[in-house]
Amino acid sequence: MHPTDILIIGTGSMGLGLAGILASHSGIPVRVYSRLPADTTRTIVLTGRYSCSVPVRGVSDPTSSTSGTLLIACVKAYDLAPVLKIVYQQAIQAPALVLLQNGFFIKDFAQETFDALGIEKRPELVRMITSMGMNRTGPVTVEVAGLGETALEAGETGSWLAELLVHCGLPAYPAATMGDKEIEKAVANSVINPLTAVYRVPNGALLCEHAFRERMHLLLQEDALVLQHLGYQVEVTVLFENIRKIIDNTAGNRSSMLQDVEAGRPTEIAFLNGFIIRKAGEMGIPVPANQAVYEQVIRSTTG
Ligand code: KPL
Repeated sequence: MHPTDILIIGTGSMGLGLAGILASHSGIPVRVYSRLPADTTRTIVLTGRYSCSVPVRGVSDPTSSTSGTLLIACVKAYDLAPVLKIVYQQAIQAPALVLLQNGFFIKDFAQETFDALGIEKRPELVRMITSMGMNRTGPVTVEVAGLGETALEAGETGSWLAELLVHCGLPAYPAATMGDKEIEKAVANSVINPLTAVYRVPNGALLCEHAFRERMHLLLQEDALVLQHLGYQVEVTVLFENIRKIIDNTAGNRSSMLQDVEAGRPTEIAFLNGFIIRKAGEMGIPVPANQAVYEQVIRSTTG
């Protein structure tokens, strides 16, 4: 049975942007869930690659979802555990949850969170990886700055959502092997996001300056070495080609980590470079470039 409606969890740039695109183009009812009291309708304004204003209903009670509701978690990786706790400790009926976070092995992290919380009735988890560039430019205004590709874990739900996104004008496809996609994207985020946040530049600037390119290569080489030691067959040239493509598609975008740093919010650094540093430490591999950028980002978020 295909979903009859969509409940987006999270009202950051990605949550609002995706809600706006789906509500204006999919023909399926879309609501947005946030922890704030939100039983009101907000008019989301999209600019950039999309240009429209669309009313979207906010809900503050996830139990209003039915067995036909598809949940899409658009919260940041550091908010995923609290959201899973709030949502799944209530008797919600939605059978599937789409995970749209930046980071390495997010599905494992979600399962570990369910284990730790003792939650037994779990949804089908569907990984979604996107390189769309979304900039929040006002409380309910999102600039869709880049239409990078979106991969969805193939299966009934993932393939259905991929088709729906294509119908909405987004380059999306179901992918049989999400592992490689997730690793490639997490590596790209561990290079693009902290450097754009440290230098406070849009993604496109990273390819324009020699000093930036050099730091990108150092990070990339360390990431590849750690992942190879973990048993993943990654190649620096392939990973770099993916990064170049993402930067080209989102050149004008301010990365999500840059937006977090500028807004004084926490960042996803622990799920990206923090992951590489932890695994490198366990295996005795030095990763000075990751360590340096990690510390710079942490410093910029703690003042
Ligand atoms: O995923 C992104 C992010 O900012 O988190 C990219 C694709 C790099 C777009 O900025």
